[in-house]
Amino acid sequence: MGLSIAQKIVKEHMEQGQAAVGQEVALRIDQTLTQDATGTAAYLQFEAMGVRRVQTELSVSYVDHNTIQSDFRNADDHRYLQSIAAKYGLYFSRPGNGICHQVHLERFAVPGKTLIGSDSHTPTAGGVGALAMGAGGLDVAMAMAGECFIIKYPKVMGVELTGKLPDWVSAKDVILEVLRRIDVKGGVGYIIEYFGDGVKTLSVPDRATITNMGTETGCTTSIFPSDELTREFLMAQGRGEQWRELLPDADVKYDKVISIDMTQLEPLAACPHSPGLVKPVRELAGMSVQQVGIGSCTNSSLRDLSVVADVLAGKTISADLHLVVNPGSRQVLDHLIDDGKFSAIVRSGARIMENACGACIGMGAAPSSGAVSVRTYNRNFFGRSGTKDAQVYLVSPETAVATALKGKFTDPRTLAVDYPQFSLPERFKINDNMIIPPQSGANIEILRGPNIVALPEFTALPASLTGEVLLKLEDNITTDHIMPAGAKILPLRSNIPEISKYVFEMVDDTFAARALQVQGGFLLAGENYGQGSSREHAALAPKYLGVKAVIAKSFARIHLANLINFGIVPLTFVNPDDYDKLEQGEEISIQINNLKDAKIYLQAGEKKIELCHSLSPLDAEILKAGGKLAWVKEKK
Ligand code: MIC
Ligand code: SF4
Repeated sequence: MGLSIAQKIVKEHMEQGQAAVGQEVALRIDQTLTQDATGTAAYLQFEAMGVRRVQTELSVSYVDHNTIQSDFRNADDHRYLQSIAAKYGLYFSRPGNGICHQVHLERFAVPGKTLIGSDSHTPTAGGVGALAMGAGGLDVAMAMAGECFIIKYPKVMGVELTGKLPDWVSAKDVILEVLRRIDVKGGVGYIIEYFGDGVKTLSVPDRATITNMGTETGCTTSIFPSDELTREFLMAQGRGEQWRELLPDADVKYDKVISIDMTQLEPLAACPHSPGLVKPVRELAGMSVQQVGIGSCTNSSLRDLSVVADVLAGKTISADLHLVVNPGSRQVLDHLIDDGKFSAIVRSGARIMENACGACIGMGAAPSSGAVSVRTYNRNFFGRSGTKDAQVYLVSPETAVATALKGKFTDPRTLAVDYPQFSLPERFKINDNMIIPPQSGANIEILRGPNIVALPEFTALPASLTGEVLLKLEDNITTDHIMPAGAKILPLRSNIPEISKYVFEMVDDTFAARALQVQGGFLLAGENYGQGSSREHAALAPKYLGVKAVIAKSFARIHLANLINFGIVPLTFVNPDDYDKLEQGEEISIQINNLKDAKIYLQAGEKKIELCHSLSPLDAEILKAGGKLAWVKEKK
């Protein structure tokens, strides 16, 4: 049987395992990326491994999340990351150079290479045909130390694209349509691969918008073919020699296929508080809006911002709202400035923010109370904007700019202007002066500030876990619920004791104190627990508070791996209705002495509930050791 693109890349990189759905495979990793918010913990773990230099073909450390620097803490983290990069042989993308995924796509992503990044939107690089996956920082650190990355051999979902997008409808609407069809867990266990005639109508940045937000389906990654357009894009980035063609075999058989006729698509919006709650913009039209945000790793490419600039040219945004704009990279900004488009954005009244994540992760520009905020970003999880009662909608740049002009939710097709035409430059403005190449390393001192605190060490798990149900949670709990981000909490990413005080703050602000007081316990959750980001702090900080196991109906992929990495046992109900039999505050006990058995029993008073898990023998070993770092040390 023929192979898909992803299967070909897996085959080329498989060091161990069997290419059969659900089996563990160990992949050789060519490239890694980190960003500052997950990077400090990743490098603290890398340091603990005692390796002299990164073992990958290329590793890049980006600074793009924590750029507010309201005190010394962010700046100390940046300094630490820069010194680590110099010592261990990484590229360092300085603050101000742009959002990791946008910059990686422009300057480093290569078709057919494997990339893991300590950020869930790493699949952006799938836009050029790289097999790019989000992972916890510890797994990225292991890859930098030369270890393989282990995944379950995924199923492949083929998304067939036919036709051509109409005017005012763009790549964001394609991924919103995918989300409308399969929702936030429809991609779990799959790699999503795009094929069909429509592919050649989408430029690389368009494709990257789609693979970026594919993350919101819960998939392992998303990927596009590497074709003539990919070659042109890489040549325009001065990297033509890195191109290779990557197409699926003619007789490929996908595990599932969905077809999208792009000609029929219309502007779409994901409604509060889930990227999967998708509606046509025309049904929302007329709703008053208080904020518009344009940017993030999903929609801040040169195409996106050029279209926005052309629509804004000579006009002023509505007096009823604020427009904030974050260009994706310094390269994008450079073009906008030289093409005269930047002035169109500035003169329209937009507030120009840094080339960074910014409002997407609640770093500034929080909406006002109860505000409707219309954003080109990829996540609208509850509270993520920094304002609990804000209503965040996710849309294309076209819908965002139309809304910014009108002051109300606006279907861009109703604007009385011609759709701006855009083609990618034949040669991008290449200037890597904000990327520091790897240094010789030997005599470089690692610079730490007082907020960079050594990671806690965890001990081996006992045979029996006992304690109370600390919190009973519903379906689709995100990592933003578990370990919120934003301007107040992100600066604590290098300080686990401090950051752990905010675990579940948005759900129950007594959680951290209660957990510590009773020396830990259990979490009970519904489907898709831990969807969203790769932040390992959502496992590390609960572990620090004494969380022993999470019993859920199902888990999101990266979070599941993070729980195992930090010694929290992830268990599922054999009968999901048993979830209803347990209450918060109940005392329970679970025997886990033989985690290698699939069946496990939970005892709560008279009640005996059957649980199971999807742990491999290796996962079981790691958990028993108390987490991956403890396991690595045991192995030495
Ligand atoms: C996000 O979009 O949630 C983040 C912030 O980029 C996270 C990483 C983090 O929490 O640092 C992600 O997507 O993995
Ligand atoms: Fe940054 Fe937002 Fe992208 Fe996360 S989703 S990497 S916070 S821009």
